[in-house]
Amino acid sequence: CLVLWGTRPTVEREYSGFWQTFRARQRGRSKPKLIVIDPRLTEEARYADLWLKIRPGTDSALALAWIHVIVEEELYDKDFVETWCYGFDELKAHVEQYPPEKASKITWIPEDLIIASARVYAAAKHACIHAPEVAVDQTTNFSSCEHARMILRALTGNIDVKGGHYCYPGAGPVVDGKLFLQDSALELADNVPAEARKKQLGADRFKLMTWPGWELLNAIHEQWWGVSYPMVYTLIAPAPVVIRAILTGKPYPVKALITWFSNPMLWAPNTKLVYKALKSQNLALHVVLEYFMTPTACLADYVLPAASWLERPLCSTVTGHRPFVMGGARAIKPLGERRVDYEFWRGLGVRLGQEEHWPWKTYEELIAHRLNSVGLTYDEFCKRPWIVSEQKKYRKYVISGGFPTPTGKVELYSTIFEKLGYDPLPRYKEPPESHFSTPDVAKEYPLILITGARFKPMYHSEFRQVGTGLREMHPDPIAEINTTTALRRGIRDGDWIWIETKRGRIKHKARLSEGIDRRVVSIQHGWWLPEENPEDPILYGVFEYNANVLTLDDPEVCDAVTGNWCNRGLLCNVYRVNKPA
Ligand SMILES: Nc1nc2c(c(=O)[nH]1)N[C@H]1C(S)=C(S)[C@@H](COP(=O)(O)OP(=O)(O)OC[C@H]3O[C@@H](n4cnc5c(=O)[nH]c(N)nc54)[C@H](O)[C@@H]3O)O[C@H]1N2
Ligand SMILES: Nc1nc2c(c(=O)[nH]1)N[C@H]1C(S)=C(S)[C@@H](COP(=O)(O)OP(=O)(O)OC[C@H]3O[C@@H](n4cnc5c(=O)[nH]c(N)nc54)[C@H](O)[C@@H]3O)O[C@H]1N2
Ligand SMILES: [Mo]
Repeated sequence: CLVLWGTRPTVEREYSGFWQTFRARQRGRSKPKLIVIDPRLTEEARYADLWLKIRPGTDSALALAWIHVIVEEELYDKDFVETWCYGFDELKAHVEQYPPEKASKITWIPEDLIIASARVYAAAKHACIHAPEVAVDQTTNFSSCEHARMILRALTGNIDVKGGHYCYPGAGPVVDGKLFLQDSALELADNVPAEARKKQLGADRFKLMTWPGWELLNAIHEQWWGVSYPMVYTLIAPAPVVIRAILTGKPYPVKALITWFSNPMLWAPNTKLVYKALKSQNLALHVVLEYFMTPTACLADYVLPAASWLERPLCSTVTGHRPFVMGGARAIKPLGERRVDYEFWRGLGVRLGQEEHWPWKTYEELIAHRLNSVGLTYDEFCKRPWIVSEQKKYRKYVISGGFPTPTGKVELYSTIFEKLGYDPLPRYKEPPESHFSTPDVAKEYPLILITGARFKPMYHSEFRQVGTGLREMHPDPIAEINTTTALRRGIRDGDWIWIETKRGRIKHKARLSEGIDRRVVSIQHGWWLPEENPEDPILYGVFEYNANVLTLDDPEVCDAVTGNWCNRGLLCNVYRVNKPA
């Protein structure tokens, strides 16, 4: 059984072999079932055995109801739960509050379908919930939802087994028996002094993806794998907190900002506030490293042109959780004044007195140093640039006698959450803006908005300036809206419409669809028009088309554990840009 939980592998991972593989399996002996959980009738949903048309932002209620069914009907893997899981009794008592009947009212999914889908998932010999991170993580229910899905995987014994949830060894890639020096080893996390850690914005409040959480995870990780826990993906000062710190000077003034590989005027929530912060006198220095001029770069004090992926070598272990090293040589030397990003960071480090930590003058030298750890030379690596270090091994926990957690078990009841002062079990919270939580807002804004469903050929805010082959395939931002909802408002297919929330309004072109609920509107993110006027405050139309003008980022309503804000499940209304004749 494959569950696609708010994700589209054919769009999101450019996984063109998805259908081929899946259909071949369905013709074979295993005949996997496909369950799709998505408010939109996507290509995947059309093909699914079961499509759960969920109300945006309510996924944790569904996950908790699945747990309820699986526990109550005793569909769980008793051996695995007994031997390898922690906190089953607490979970069992806890999920009594989440019967499918209640979840049905919250999620709009019929009760029978909740029960049937839970049974299909639990009954499968191999079952996989594929849910990369995003659809559901951009709501206030993020941490609960992730936690509940991990519980589902554990209850059904689908952890570290074939066709389930594979656990990559955390030590990183091993090449010819030697440990490759992974990205996290270069981060020197241990060198960050305690007083600097204390200053991380948001760390007092959103503790998992900041230093307090990192320290707990790192202690286990080091003990278990002998290397530190990667910071890159786990140490994030939440944007809403950083933006407010710039504006208010609290808890301390933020005077400088380096924007690297990022276009916050497009990606960050609540664009109007981001704009104020980037323009604020409090921010004495803003440096942007970029390929192109973007709305963010237009607001910078300095824009440093970055060498592109064709102009620099690459060597990465990515998250450090996968057993591969990827990379290769550059195709050409940087053109014009462009510089490899590494040179910027090294230059800055050296000027700040960190020279001893940057012995490699060029990026090639650094790569050669890393390759040296496994006895490879740079030339050898460039000939064989994708090093996959090991075959998959399943049920590693049997050999090692447990899991890298404080209890050595899969923590249904999370002692890490508990230690950080959070709920150790997942819960459902009503989205902060909804017909139930803010009925007054719903009167004026009766529709539910989701932003940012991925589409080809764009990658976030990128490629809008690349005409041939890209922009010409997808010239305008598209809003998907139910046919009836649209026609009632005099909106026809192809009309420009305003999408408005309490925070502002932007324009998209309407695409009428029967595949989306009458109460839901889906818009794209990342839209600005490089052909428009770059001058402030037009900034390539960033306030006219960009979904994040509409999103909600009040720290009070962000996910309590991670600080994630709301890009999904907001209240909106839509109307034609030109009034109907
Ligand atoms: N082409 C392309 N590919 C990309 C990217 C890109 O910009 N363009 N970005 C990359 C990045 S950084 C990421 S993080 C990934 C993200 O990739 P995904 O995690 O797949 O995220 P989305 O495409 O935003 O959303 C997938 C589906 O979730 C549905 N959805 C929206 N709201 C909800 C909800 O509340 N509940 C549920 N269950 N479903 C909902 C949408 O209708 C959509 O069909 O994609 C990566 N791949
Ligand atoms: N409303 C809404 N907002 C969202 C999302 C959503 O679904 N809805 N998704 C969120 C998600 S999951 C993500 S990951 C973010 C992504 O948001 P961003 O991280 O801002 O992603 P990009 O738009 O791809 O911007 C990357 C920028 O870096 C530049 N760049 C590319 N390569 C290099 C390089 O090698 N060096 C340097 N110096 N620059 C480079 C590109 O030109 C581009 O301008 O957006 C988030 N924002
Ligand atoms: Mo992302």
